[in-house]
Amino acid sequence: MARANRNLHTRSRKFYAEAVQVLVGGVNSPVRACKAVGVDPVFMAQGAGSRIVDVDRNRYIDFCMSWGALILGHAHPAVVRAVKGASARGMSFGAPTENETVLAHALCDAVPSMQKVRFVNSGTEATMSAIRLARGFTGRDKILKFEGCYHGHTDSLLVKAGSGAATYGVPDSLGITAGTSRDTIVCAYNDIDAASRIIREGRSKIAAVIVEPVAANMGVILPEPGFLAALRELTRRHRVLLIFDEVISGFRFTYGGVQSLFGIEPDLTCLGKIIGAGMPLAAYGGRKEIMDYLSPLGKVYQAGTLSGNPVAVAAGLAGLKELKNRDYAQLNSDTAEMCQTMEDIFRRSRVPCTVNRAGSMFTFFFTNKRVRDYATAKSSDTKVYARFFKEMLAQGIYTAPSQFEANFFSFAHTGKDIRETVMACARAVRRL
Ligand code: KE4
Repeated sequence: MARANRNLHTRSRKFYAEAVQVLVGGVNSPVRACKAVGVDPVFMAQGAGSRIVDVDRNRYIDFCMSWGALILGHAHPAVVRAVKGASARGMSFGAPTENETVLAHALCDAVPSMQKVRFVNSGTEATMSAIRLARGFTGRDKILKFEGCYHGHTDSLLVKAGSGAATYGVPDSLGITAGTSRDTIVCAYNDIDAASRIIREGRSKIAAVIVEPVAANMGVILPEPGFLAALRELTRRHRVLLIFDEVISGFRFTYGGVQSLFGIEPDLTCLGKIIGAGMPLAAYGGRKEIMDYLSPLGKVYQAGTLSGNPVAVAAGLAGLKELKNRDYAQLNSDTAEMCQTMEDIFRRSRVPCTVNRAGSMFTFFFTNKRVRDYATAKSSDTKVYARFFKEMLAQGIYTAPSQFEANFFSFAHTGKDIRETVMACARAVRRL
């Protein structure tokens, strides 16, 4: 692999200078601005498998993978074929198409807690709609979320949010009304005592608890044993809906929701990223008795011009078909092997670093602490994180440009990628 030249980002810089004139911050999503790691964004030109090439023809092994959407790798041939074929038959009809039913069945078969589904265009739409549905179904207003979890940029969930909101120090965004914030209760991830007290005391007012079953938006943080089961028990007992935001975890750990690995059935599930195979497609679903509250059957309104778009649905179907027979155990063990080797490098170099890994996603926290919630995630030295990011980038390894994000391995990453990444890590650590 041609190493990324430390200085050769000439065209990226030119494109960025032009972009900032007309796109706020030069980007269409804040975390892409790479401000947290102190570099100007690298403009990408193309990708294939585990590799991407920037506009200066620098090549990288990619671990951002479109923020987790590309578990099959960039430009998977079956997905590209499906998109080409579908788009040639018409981009959008604003009318139902058969494949929406086919994909809905595939999701419900893979995620049994979902008896019915509604397609939307982004994870934000999925969680926003699930919250509205929960409020309509229960007649209650409040929701409980966990600090550092990110569920998209809908008002009621941009309270102590993770991902880009945490990255740029706006976990509580401007523009959210006091009334909205009042209806959002927050407690620490993995703090079941606090969650239990809040749910018990507020049960008559709380519509739903929404949680990332495996957190990825404060960096990767695993649920502690019993946390999710206790949440399920508490919400069931107090007739509060439990929403699993599986926009990242859906089809990441296994073919289906990570919920099946925990043996937990939430009332509603939100999906995105992987189910669209890189196209704008997300979904939410759950038991019929809840989903049928949605218009046109019920009185909870939600709509979308391009919802269930035939081109995006074709990509999703092709992606799920490819995933159905893939060896997730191998994917997860390959990731574990790479992360373990890098942890050993950090330990030998005496750089304080905790690598949190869940399945095929992982985060480097530059701290000696066990990272179990947002408070401990923030104990990471983000300046060292930024230096590590830059050193890896200079060697052709593209990692998440923010401490409060995850890195993603994919079925396209190879043993050669692992070896090159580990060697780059050893060199980078020496330069920290
Ligand atoms: P989108 O609206 O960005 O498609 O999905 C929102 C969302 C919902 N739930 C979870 C668990 C998510 O991780 C996300 C979005 N993820 C971030 C990356 N961690 C999107 C990247 C970005 O904002 O550019």
